[in-house]
Amino acid sequence: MPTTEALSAETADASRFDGNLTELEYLALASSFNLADGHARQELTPGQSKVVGELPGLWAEAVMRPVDEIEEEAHRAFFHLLGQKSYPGADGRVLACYSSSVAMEIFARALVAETDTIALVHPTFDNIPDILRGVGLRLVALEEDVLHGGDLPAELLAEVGAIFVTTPNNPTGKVLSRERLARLAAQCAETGVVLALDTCFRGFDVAGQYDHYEVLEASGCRWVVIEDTGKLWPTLELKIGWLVRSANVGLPLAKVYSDILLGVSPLIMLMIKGLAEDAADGGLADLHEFIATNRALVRANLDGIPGLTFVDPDSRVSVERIHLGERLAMDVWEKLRAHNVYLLPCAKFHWANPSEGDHMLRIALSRSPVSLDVATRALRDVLLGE
Ligand code: EGV
Repeated sequence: MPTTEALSAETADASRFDGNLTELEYLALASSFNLADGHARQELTPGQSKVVGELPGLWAEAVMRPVDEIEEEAHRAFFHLLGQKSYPGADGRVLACYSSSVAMEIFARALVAETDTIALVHPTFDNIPDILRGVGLRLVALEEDVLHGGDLPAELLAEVGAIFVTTPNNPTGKVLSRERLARLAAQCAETGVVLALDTCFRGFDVAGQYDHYEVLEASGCRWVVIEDTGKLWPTLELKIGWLVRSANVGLPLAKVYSDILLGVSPLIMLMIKGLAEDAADGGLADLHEFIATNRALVRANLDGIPGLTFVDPDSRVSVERIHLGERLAMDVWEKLRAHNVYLLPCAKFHWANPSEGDHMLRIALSRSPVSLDVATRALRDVLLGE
């Protein structure tokens, strides 16, 4: 397990922490009150347990059957579950990756062959700007208000070779509407700008489950979509990030993919297919209710604390932001650490202006209600000065 060089000793000064969000998530991995990372860590449902119980049989099936057939069944089950009926599943435009971050890395390496500048939604999870900067791209911040407010300024489109939007966004939960996606895609089509969508959290919000591929294909723009199974189900980091592209994308995505991997295990594909079928059979609605109940529990446990506000009242994604008023997130983080409770301070989500996040924390909701209850009661005590 990686450690965090920037903050390894108990005595380290947290207010001077200069690592990234994932390094803070490593610190939390050993704690039973880990509300830091956005991965799913709750118990399997009975339906999901049944799929896990079938793994030896799926292994035998994966050994016997052609991998292209298995791969098509897996992405069809997953994309159709989330309303993406028009995705280009039949013609080799769906590349399976070990994770969505691997898919993003492949996209970034292919993109930098043709442009040196990309607009990126702000705020968003910091490994995205880090991956994009890592290949040498220059980033232009695209504020959520601007993105959702109407057509993008012509100067912005002239300045960049691509636009990268996480929808629903992490951590805000903001969803790009069908109307805004259509306009954004039309503007990209007019200017030749590549439109990249990261939809890793769409499974949590039906507002993000309209048929994006229908809109994208109709626009004629050059597009890339990164889909992810990784946030939905508690599968011990077994997951797939799919990198999907338009026929006219004109980027060496398949070549860069071939530099990095041959393929994802057909065992994982069959597991994803089984979990997608269970989700279509009521599991997804149950998951939405589970997250909503956990969100209500967090809000109830933190209700009435002076200065505390809930930043994203309409969010449906599996994380919840709170604003601490005058208090500094890193101070609260440090006090909670003494109780073995871990949340995520929000500064680094604001990759272009970290101080905007200095007074906010993110709470992961894909957890057992018991650990969420204990941890948020501890947070309440800390905020009320114990
Ligand atoms: C979240 C961490 C990285 C990422 C965590 C995340 N992965 N850094 N490759 O999955 O919201 O906690 O997205």
